[in-house]
Amino acid sequence: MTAVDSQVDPDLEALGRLSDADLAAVDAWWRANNYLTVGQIYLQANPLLREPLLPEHIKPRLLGHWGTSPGLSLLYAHASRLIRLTGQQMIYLAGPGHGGPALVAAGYLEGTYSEIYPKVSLDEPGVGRLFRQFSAPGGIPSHVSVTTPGSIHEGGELGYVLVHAFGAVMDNPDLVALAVVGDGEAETGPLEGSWKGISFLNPARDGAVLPVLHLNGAKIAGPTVLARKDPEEVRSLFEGHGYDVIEVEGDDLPGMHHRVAQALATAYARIRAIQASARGGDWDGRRPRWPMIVLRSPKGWTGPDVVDGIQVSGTWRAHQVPLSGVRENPEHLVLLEQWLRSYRPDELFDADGRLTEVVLAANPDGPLRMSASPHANAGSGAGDLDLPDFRDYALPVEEPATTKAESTRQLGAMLADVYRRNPHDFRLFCPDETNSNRLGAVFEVSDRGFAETVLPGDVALSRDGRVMEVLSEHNCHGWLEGYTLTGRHGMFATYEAFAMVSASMTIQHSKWLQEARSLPWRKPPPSLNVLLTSTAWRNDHNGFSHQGPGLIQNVITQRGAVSRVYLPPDANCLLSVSDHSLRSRGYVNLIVIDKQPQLQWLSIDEAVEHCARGAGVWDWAGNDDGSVDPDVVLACAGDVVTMETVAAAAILRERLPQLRVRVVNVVDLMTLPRPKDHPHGMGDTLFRELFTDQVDVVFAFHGYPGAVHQLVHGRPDADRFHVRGFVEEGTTTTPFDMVVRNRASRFHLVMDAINNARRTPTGAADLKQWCQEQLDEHAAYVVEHLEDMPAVRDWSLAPSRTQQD
Ligand SMILES: Cc1ncc(C[n+]2csc(CCOP(=O)(O)OP(=O)(O)O)c2C)c(N)n1
Repeated sequence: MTAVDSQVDPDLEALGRLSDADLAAVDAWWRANNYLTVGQIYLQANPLLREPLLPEHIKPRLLGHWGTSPGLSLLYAHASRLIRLTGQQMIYLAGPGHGGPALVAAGYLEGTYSEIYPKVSLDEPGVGRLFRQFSAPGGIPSHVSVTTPGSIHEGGELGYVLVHAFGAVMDNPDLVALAVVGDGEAETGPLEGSWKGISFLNPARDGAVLPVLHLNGAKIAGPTVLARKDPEEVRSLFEGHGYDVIEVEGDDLPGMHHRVAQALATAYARIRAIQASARGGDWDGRRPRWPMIVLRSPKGWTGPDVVDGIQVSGTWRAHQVPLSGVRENPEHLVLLEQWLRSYRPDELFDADGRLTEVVLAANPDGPLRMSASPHANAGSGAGDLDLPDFRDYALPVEEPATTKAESTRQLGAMLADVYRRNPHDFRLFCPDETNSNRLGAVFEVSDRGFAETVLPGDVALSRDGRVMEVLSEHNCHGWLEGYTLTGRHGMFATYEAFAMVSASMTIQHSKWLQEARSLPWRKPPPSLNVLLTSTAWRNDHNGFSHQGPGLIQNVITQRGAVSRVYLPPDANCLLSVSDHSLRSRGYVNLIVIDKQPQLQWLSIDEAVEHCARGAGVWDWAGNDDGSVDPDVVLACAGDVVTMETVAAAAILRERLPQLRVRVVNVVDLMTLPRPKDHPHGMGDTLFRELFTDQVDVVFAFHGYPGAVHQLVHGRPDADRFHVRGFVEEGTTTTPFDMVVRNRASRFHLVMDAINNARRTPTGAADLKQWCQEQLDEHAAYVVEHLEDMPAVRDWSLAPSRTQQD
């Protein structure tokens, strides 16, 4: 216990005492929510039971999840009361997002739903529409999806509710995020790993997360681990995570209303006490013991108890649709009608189907309604970032490929200034690799944020830090999602191979952004920027486990409206695409570039132009003047393979000058698809200008070759693209051996070029032979000398150009 835990404001604790009026309002609101939830799952007509229920009033397909819903709505009702009495800004995140009907009903009861979707009006026809649209073609999904006002968390793929909540409250001091964790969800790896969010929260500067572990006992088809554990073990588990555990249990009414009100009031009072202490300056700096609630209530509470002689309520059988045969089975129909009428709809809706005063009395006002919270619609923070001019961090590049630099260092310098200019609106999230990724300049401005013990020898680590380093890709990704969906900006920098740990989150977030685009009321949130800087090709020291460019594959399969993939070949291109990404909204921007010293190709002006086009001919690297089609096109996307391509072109220029070679570099991967397949897709004319429509293209690609084949599908004669890329050949070896093993080395590219060129000038066979000799020499050299041949290791363009000139 820290000192702050004992300083609970007695007035706030008094919140826990429900007056008769409060009880009536909360209970009516909860009954109304349950009624609307059941109605959404079952009814297509007769929404307010103004006539006896008939089979034709029942939907033909019964889709939805009842079991979790009454618990979700009970918490919502009581949180709303707390908001009304305190003015606290809160958002609600339902981990079991399959309880969608309860959250949709909450938005409806708060009036937000009808404000956004006027057709779903606050009267009987509106209730009818609310019911018909749910889980229906042309309607809304069954989860707490993007269409649900007040949601930043879909809860479809379980496990992310706490990471989203923690991200939402970072730099958001006035916000409390109520995060309901399903006990099944609590079994997932990401959720299990996300309790540690409090170890990174600063009560003076950040808001608070109030986790509620909803132990309703069951998942889809069986019991949950935590529900069957000795309650003492459960308590110890969460105390061990650093929480102050408040337990509520029961199914008696109104007893549970009183206990839930008390639990929420106690938790809230503790949050306020922690914050008051930290903000008032008398905080001892130790990580507070934040409250959490363990709620034990039956799954499917208030629903049918026994169906066909089998216990349903309180078991996994209540998970989805407790009465499944309502249309055909008269007994089920009777049970459904009894169930709906048990909520006493006549007290909840007037003759016109409008909500009665007692229900409305439970709602907070205006933007304090959780379904109308601006925080849940990208409304926290200052808006757009105040960005420095990225040109200020440019590297001078007089001539291509003559100097080497660690490109990400330039980005680090820029991000340091982004931190300086946006002290509350920008964070970098990284699993422990900020320095390793050469982004360490940010530590000149901000430490790593850390709320646990800081020792004298620790470097750049403090409770005030805002660089977020936790060795969990799930936490990093999810925090950034929560941070951006509430309106702030950031970047997730990680090892390329381990971006696959959170790849599913990238996909889920893309889906969210995609769906949000069709909702005019949703403000586009800042983009999710993912930077992969320790890439497959240069993880030669770490070996095969660290060599995997799979995330590109995942992102390109998402819809073009949201997916962006950039492969800047050097520092100046990296600055340009990063600036673009940080300014953008509503996208997933994947930026891939290695952190090791690498050749620099373009001046900043050239880089800006190149990145704006997304792809272009590098005249200086090839020997075709554009007047006629070249004999072969050497294309590349990705830093390491760009070097191999330019080196291959240099070999061809020098050793087979009669062969006309064009070099094309692609920085924006999504220029490759047709415009009808992706908004960045280049038009036919430009595509022909770069790749012709018949000359073979040897394409050296950073990722898996199949990606390029997928992207150029439908382009003229797409079969002429011969793609070299990562083909799962790797190990701990030298950098050049990596490209050799994957058959993407300069020597392989030269041979590919000759094999696929339209003409075979004299000397081609000798050159192929020479390439093979180089590869043989390399194979012997690396084993003997344990490093690459000097001619490769120290290769730069200038000597070959000089020779040629
Ligand atoms: C990652 C993931 N795995 C599996 C599922 C399928 N699924 C949907 S609901 C559910 C059970 C959830 O149980 P719990 O979190 O306890 O929620 P509640 O009991 O409150 O419905 C499962 C396994 C899923 N949605 N996400």
